[in-house]
Amino acid sequence: MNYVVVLACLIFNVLHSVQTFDQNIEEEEIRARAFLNNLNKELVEKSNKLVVAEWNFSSNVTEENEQAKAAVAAETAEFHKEQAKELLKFDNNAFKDEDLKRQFKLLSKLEYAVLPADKFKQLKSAISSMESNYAKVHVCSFTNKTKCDLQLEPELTEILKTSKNPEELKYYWEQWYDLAGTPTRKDFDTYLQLNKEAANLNNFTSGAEMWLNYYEDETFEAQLENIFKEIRPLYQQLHAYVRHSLKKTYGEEIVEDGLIPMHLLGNMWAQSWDNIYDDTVPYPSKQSTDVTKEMIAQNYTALKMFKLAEEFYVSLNMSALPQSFWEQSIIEKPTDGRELVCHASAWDFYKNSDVRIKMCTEINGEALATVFHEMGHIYYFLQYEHQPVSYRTGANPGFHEAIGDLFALSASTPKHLQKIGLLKNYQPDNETKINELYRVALDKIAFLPFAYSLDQYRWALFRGEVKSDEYNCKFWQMRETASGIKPPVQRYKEDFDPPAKYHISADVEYLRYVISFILQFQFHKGACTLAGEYDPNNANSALTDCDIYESTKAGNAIKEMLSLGLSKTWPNALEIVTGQRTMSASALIEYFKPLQDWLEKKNKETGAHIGWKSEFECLSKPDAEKPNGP
Ligand code: X8Z
Ligand code: ZN
Repeated sequence: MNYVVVLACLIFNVLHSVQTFDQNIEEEEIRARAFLNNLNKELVEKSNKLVVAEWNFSSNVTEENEQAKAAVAAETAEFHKEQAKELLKFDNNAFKDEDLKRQFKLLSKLEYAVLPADKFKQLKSAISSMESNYAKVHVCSFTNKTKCDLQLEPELTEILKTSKNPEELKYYWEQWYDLAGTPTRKDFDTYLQLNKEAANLNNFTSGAEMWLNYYEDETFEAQLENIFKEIRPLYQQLHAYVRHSLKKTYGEEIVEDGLIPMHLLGNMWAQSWDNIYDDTVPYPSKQSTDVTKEMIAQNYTALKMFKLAEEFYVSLNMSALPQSFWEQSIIEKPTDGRELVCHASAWDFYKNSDVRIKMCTEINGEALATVFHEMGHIYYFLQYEHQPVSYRTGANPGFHEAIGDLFALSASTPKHLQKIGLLKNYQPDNETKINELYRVALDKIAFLPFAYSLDQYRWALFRGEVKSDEYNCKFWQMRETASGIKPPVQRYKEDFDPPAKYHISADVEYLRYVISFILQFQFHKGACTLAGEYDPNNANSALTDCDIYESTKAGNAIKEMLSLGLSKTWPNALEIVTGQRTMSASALIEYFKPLQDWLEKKNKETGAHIGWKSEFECLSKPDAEKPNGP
């Protein structure tokens, strides 16, 4: 009898304490919710203030604006640190509410704010100084050395795109890398040192792990390796075809089994090769879909390009952009002489639907694609603006980069260009299809190894795997292995070229573009299926013929995906448009399959060599070339 009473008491006590525990957690969760609501209101204000200061600096790079930005950044970092301490007072691991847990986890990530105030300031100042240097580079003209006002945008970009004079191209390439890269070396060392300290204080081994953490998947690096193995054969075929074809234009400059000198690829970083389309097009006698000529003939302006992109988004059941967007954006390079960061960007001010683009828009097809790209960021901002601040970002950084490109994949089809009058009397056949696919491949396939090597390089530096005097050698070695390209002139240990790419000077993670260039094809296939523009079960249906314009069904799925922001992990977002929960290159491979078959056949016929021989050497500058040399 006694035993029964004791047992009953025991059970009662256990149940009671479980209940009290549950009650405590519930109460703790209610307190936590209230805390978050308040914090979110404050975060909206703080984020807005920071973005305003950053915008002021980027749109007018002065010492004063840099100081103002630094002050707000320091203040914001302190605020984050204090709030993180408050968050620690909650027992968030015991929370049952998964959403609450997620917000707590995200808000506790301090990134650079984790550093002591003086080091935070030092790190931010090193980055701003690299960014200012990048924005302010002026180069003297090749033909008139007393005219020294040439900038990356528009002059150097235009010359790299159009000139066929190897000496001129070489000259501008060298000027740019000498001025945008090497002078930042000291700041870059500070950056590396403090980035490492911040990563460690955040419990990451290095900045590489801190960046990879955005993707919330332990196996992400390994998945990417596999995807690159899948894409490699297509890249090699494209590389072989381009190198062989460029011989027609440049003769001796090109060696059949060698590296492609990168200044001949139409872009300062050889990241996308679409500007050599005319010189290498598979079927030159067939009409081209290059829209630049037509845009000029039709008196396109920057505003008209932006309105055209907006109209495409609106056709997919999205809203017209707020008036403030048109009033506050900078869509043309200012002519008042101020220095600014021309690299195109989209901005979320966190308040009152204030979203803006800053872009020194030129009137051509490439810029039109960039306008679509930036608009993707803007519509993402607007779709998730109802979310708490910690969720107001992409499902992962690659998602944010992919949306605009997804729209551009449809908008740049001959089918769509005809609809909007940018392509006339087009007669599609198998040859024009190959031409078209080739144009897209020059942009998208050439890009992938470039982008991947950029962050593999930074990971290696962050992880301390490269000796300080080999930073530059390692960069070119990795670019060579990944892309089969080389600088037009010998580069040395004493040069420092990586920051000549904007995202390296500005500390912008680049893997996002790799992920974007894979995901956008996966999204395209999903959206095209929803739009009824593509049938995955019909072998005659092609992803290249799809234009999702005016499809409410595709538009609504995309909107739903965007509206999640970071509130759910990215497989949940991916599933909405694609029905899949894993990242896959199969849509990309399917998209380019007809071109890959064509390239394989063509390269066999012409005997174009596949692959490249290494020419890499890590050299010190001969004394005569050193600034203080004899
Ligand atoms: O930086 C950009 C955008 C702004 S997020 C213009 N892109 C990368 C680059 O220019 O290097 C778009 C594609 C790659
Ligand atoms: Zn972008």
